[in-house]
Amino acid sequence: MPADDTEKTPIPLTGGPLAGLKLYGLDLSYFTGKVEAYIRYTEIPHQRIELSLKRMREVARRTGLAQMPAIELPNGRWMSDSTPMIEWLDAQREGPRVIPSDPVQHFLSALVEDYADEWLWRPALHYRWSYPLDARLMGHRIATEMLHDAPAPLWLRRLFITRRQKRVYLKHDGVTRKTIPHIESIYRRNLVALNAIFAARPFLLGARPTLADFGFFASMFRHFGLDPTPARIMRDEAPHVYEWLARMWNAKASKLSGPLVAAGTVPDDWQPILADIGASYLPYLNANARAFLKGNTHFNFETEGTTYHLPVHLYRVWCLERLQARWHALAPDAQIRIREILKGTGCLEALTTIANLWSGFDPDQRSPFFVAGHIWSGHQSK
Ligand SMILES: N[C@@H](CCC(=O)N[C@@H](CS)C(=O)NCC(=O)O)C(=O)O
Repeated sequence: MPADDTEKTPIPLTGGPLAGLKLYGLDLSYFTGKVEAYIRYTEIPHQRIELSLKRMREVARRTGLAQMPAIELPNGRWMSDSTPMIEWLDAQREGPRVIPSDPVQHFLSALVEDYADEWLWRPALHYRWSYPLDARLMGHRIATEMLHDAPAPLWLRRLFITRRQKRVYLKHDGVTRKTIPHIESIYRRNLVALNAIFAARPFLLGARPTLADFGFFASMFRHFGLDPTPARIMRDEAPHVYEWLARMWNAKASKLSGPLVAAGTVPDDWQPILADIGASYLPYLNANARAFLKGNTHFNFETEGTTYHLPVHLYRVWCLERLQARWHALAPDAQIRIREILKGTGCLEALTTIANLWSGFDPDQRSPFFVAGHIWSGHQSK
């Protein structure tokens, strides 16, 4: 039995209150690619606006967060943060949702999406800024695209952005000679897992894209599939993933009406991903949250024989808080089923180890509309 009964009546959002929304971002940005793919898939008529420095300041003023992408709705409200934005947009849709209606699939997709968003970030930034060719290319693009309105000559804009990205996303985010082999292994193990999945079926949960596809799309499309070094690895070692990127980019809700796998299940080939979440990602979220609770700005985290020195990331304390809340909100029968699926991965043990977690990231629960915040807890010098 398909997981929901809505797939026969796809209703693209061709009109209505969302039509004409503006998506602000960059053609090379991880999270912009994710939201853009969602908007393309759901066929919301929209305008894509490339960010400049001036527009980025406007985004920060309107959303509370200096990050991309941002959405300006036709009614003048602004939104930020890909996961809550997709949740909010999906709830406005009448057709088949990308967020699975089955609670078991919903929870596991949210877990996988969070992992894809956050745990693939470091490998993506590492490949972009550690390899000279990739760094030169992307430094040039950002200098001529987003920074075109900065009051400095091109060579200085290029130097500035390349140094800034290396400082913030390599030096201050635990990318060192000793951690690089592990960081690269995260990319490669995901390629292996996803290549097997997309050899078997078009999308992670079946015949159409769901939340977990959009989660992986962020890093896979705008970093790994675009930057020369990881893109060559993808083409050589994971052609099914390369093919899925184009399939995602061209997917339209009104044309894809096939079923998902049976309700209450996820395919067995998700297991390597779930195992990595239990072995490394959730233990990382716990270590980050514990350091936050102690008031520290940095912490050491050891996984699979590699020790990282990392800054406390406030947003990721909130990620853990939200995953825990999702788990506790589930009905007992869904929890039993999820326990069976996650048996042996360590995910649930890790997810429930810190009780009463409160990040204070979005105290008034206004996300995605306005979060007056900063994503780093420590003094992340920029
Ligand atoms: N949680 C946010 C993260 C957004 C984010 O980190 N975007 C990056 C670009 S992909 C950014 O704006 N970085 C700002 C910076 O580098 O200062 C989301 O899912 O949208």
